[in-house]
Amino acid sequence: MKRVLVTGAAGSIGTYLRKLLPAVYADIVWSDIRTPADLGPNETFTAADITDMAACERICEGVDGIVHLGGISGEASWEKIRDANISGCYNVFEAARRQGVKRIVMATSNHAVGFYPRETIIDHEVIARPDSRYGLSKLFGEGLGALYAMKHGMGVLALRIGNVNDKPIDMRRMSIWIHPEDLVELIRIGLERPGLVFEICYGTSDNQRSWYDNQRAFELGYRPKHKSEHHLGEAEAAQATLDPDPVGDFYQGGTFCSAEYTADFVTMRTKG
Ligand code: 15L
Repeated sequence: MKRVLVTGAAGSIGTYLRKLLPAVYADIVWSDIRTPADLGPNETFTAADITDMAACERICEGVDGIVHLGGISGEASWEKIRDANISGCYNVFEAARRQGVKRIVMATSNHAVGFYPRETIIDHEVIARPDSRYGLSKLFGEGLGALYAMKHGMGVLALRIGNVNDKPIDMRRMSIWIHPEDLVELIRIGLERPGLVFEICYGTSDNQRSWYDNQRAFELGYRPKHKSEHHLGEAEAAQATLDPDPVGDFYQGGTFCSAEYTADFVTMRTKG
C-alpha cells in the first residue's frame, strides 16, 4: 500500500487518524470539504466536496487504497444525508473504480443496526435495522462495497464503527467503544490483508459488555488491545448525569432510536 487517501480528514475520526496513520503509511493524502484547522506543514491535504464526481476522481488519482470517512456523521435531513452520504459515497466508490483503486475501507456505523435491543448479541450477518436516515445511508455504503467488490474486484472492508474516543463516555459506549489505535489495526486489515473481497466487521475494542459477535474480525486477524472495562467508573459517573430515555436506553442505537420515535414502545419492546 503506497499512497492512501483518507476522506473526512477534518472530522472527529479523521482527526484521530491524522495522529496515528502516518506511523503506518508514508504517503497519505488527507481530504475533506473543509481544511482541518490544525493542518501540519508535513501533511498533504486536498480539499474536495464528495458530492462532486470530478473532485472525487481528482483525489483518487494515483491512490492505492482509500479510507472513506467523509460525509455526515450523525442524523440530518434527508436531503443532506442523500447528498453527502448516498451520492457522496457512490461518487467515492465510482471515482475509485475509474482510477483503478484496489482497496476501500469504509466507515459504516452501529446505527445501521441500531434497533436491536441491548440484551441481543448481533453478528455481521444480522438483518439490517437502521435507527435513522444516517444509519440507512450507511447500509447503502455497505451495499456499494459489496457491489464494487463483486463486480469490479475491489477489496472492501465495511467497518460498523461504534464510538471512536480515548475512552467510553457513557454506559452505551462501554459496549460499542473503540480506541483509535484499535481502529488503525482494523484499517490495516482492510487495506493490506491479502485476498480480501468484501467483509463487514464491527469497529469496537475488546469490550466485555459488547453487543456484537465480532468473530469475523478476529478471523481476519483483528486483536484489539484496549478494554472499555478499564474505564467503567468514569462511564458510570457520566451516565448518572444523563436523563432516562426509555426507547434509547432499550435499544443499542440509543438516542438515534428515540429521536423522532412515533411507534408504540410498550408493544414494540415485547417484540425484541
Ligand atoms: C456514529 O455513527 C456517529 O458517527 C458518532 O458521531 C457517534 O454518534 C456514534 O455513532 C455513537 O453511536 O456513539
